[in-house]
Amino acid sequence: MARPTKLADAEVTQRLAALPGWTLKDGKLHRELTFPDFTQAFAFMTDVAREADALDHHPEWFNVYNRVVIDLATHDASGITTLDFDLARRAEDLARRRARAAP
Ligand code: H2B
Repeated sequence: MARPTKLADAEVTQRLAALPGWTLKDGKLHRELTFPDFTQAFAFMTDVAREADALDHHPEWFNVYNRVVIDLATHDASGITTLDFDLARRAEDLARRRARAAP
């Protein structure tokens, strides 16, 4: 499958506007989520893992108890591509299906 190429900065900014809660941090799409407990946080990560594998595109992420921090970039393209926005959108939809303790 052809891998997408790095998006221009202006394109990233424009697409980010449609993804509330997501920011640009260290050249990656960044999101911090808090769930009611560890079980919900890890279940969310399992949901995202399935989507990531289906896309063959994988997050950099960090979990402690009920907190999940996600950073998305495309290593093959050395930047942000449409794949990152695709995975961010799916992760956001999955997070919204689970009751979150805070935004
Ligand atoms: N995930 C991310 N985030 N960036 C990549 O460049 C990437 C990936 N490349 N998952 C994929 C796997 C690549 O290594 C395989 C060989 O397709």
